[in-house]
Amino acid sequence: MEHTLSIIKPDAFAKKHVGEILSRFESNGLTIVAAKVKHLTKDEAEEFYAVHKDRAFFNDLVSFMISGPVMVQVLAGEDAIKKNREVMGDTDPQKAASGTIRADFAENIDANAVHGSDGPETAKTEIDYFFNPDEIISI
Ligand code: IDP
Ligand code: MG
Repeated sequence: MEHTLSIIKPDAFAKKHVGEILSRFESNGLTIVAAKVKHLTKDEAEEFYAVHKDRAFFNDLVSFMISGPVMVQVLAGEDAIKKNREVMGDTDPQKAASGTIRADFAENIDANAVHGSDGPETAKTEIDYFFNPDEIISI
């Protein structure tokens, strides 16, 4: 059983795709073991995406992530990190395989509907960033 952090980004939240996106996780064998709706502050978005701080798109990414509420959730399942990345699709929705969340709900690489941890270490750091252990159910 593995855990991963997922965020439904401001574009998908504003377009009321939360229910459909959560349904994609569930129908692909992932279980939502923690969740909260949150409007990130600039400091929070900058800290969360600190790994990208030297990239040209960093300021646009932070501005986008604080442009409206998001839903943050912990997903659990076998191979949850990789499975979630598959269900999400490529970072660029134009390249995302059909049937993936980004192909179906994202408009462009800036507003691409979802975030998902990319490995075991980032998953742990990102989950700890948003949730206390007692907010995550055991399954
Ligand atoms: P990921 O979300 O698929 O893991 P990352 O490379 O970790 O992709 O990038 C984090 C986020 O930064 C992306 O989801 C996207 O919103 C944004 N991003 C990445 N590359 C670009 C780019 O070339 N232009 C604009 N935004 C980008
Ligand atoms: Mg990433």
